[in-house]
Amino acid sequence: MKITAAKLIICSPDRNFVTLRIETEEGIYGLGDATLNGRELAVASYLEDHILPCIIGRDPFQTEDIWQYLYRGAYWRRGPVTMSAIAAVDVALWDIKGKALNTPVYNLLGGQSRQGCLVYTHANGADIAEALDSVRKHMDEGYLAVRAQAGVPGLSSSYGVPKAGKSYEPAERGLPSESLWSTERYLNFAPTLFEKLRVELGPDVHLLHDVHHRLTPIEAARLGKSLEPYHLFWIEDPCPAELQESFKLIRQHTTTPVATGEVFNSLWDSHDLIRHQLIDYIRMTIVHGGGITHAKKTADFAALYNVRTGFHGATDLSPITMAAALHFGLAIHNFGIQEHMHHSKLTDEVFPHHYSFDAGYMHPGDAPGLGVDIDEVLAAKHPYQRASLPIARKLDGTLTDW
Ligand code: GCO
Ligand code: MG
Repeated sequence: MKITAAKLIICSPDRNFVTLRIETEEGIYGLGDATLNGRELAVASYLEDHILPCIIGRDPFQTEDIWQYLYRGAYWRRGPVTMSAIAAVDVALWDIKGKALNTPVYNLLGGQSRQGCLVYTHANGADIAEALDSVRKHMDEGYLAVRAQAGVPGLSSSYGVPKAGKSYEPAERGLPSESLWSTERYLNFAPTLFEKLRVELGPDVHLLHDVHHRLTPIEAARLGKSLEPYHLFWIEDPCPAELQESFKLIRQHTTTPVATGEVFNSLWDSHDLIRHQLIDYIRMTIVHGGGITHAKKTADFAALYNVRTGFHGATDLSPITMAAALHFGLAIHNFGIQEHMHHSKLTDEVFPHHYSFDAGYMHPGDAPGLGVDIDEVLAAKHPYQRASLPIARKLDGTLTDW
């Protein structure tokens, strides 16, 4: 088989997506997601200017060699732009392999290891009462695991809580907006939220919470300790992870499980966290972490240390990444949970797919390849629009992690 053409489709069906379509001389094509929220055009340029000309004429079955060519061959390594671009190629090639062999991608990764992938979705509210209603609503829909975020009293906006009447979407059109943050108010509030949720909802529902990199290690340790009575499934990204040894301090103080890594883009970002067993779940997902080829190595390494996957699955990861993550999660042994933040109706129309949700679990479907397509005519009606992630400042104006 030979790759004959590759092109990008950049569209904005309610939010921006960058999609790579690779074609072969047999007429089989594959799709890869190259979306990096707020930095979409940088990845598009990396692909267009530097990668796509190099893959024409290659054998799409050679996913390992092509991966090494794009990673090692570039000399400049890692980083979200590079790794998202490599991921787009890699995922499109796995899609082609599946279609060429007439089998779903999960069969190429080990076959079905479970009946479905446990997923968690997002609940949020301006206050505790609204957050409780929102968790209940998702439990009624069948979810067994729900992430809960609520407005922190005394702050005009809080991470994960949408503006009234809208559904939560991290990026906003235009240049970055600014929000205010207070660690003190948050740390006093968070345990009261989860106490209420546990008392009202009982012991069975898995409750998750995203700290979004906002604490120092000792603050995160206090949070984890204060949440222990409510036995969360995890706290996510309790502090920034550039300094991997930060997590040692959290670990020394709390048994609340820890998930991190949605901003990671290679196994090296989590190498120490995994081998010292400082985290329980690794969140680096397929699109930002070099594709299926590199995610498999990361998950296999993590398996040795009892670390399971809990892949990022926000709306800025396209349905192609969602499908890839579900094929992957169905096949590997150390799957933990998969995030499922619903795409808009329009996004789902642009990317028709075979994956489905039933009683708390998702399945990628049995179509050959990834089982996702793109409606290019509809996509063209929704062109790219600049959008940015917000930034956060402390109450005294100091810039802090959003
Ligand atoms: C999550 C997230 C996201 C990110 C977003 C950034 O789902 O856990 O933290 O919502 O903020 O993906 O692009
Ligand atoms: Mg997160």
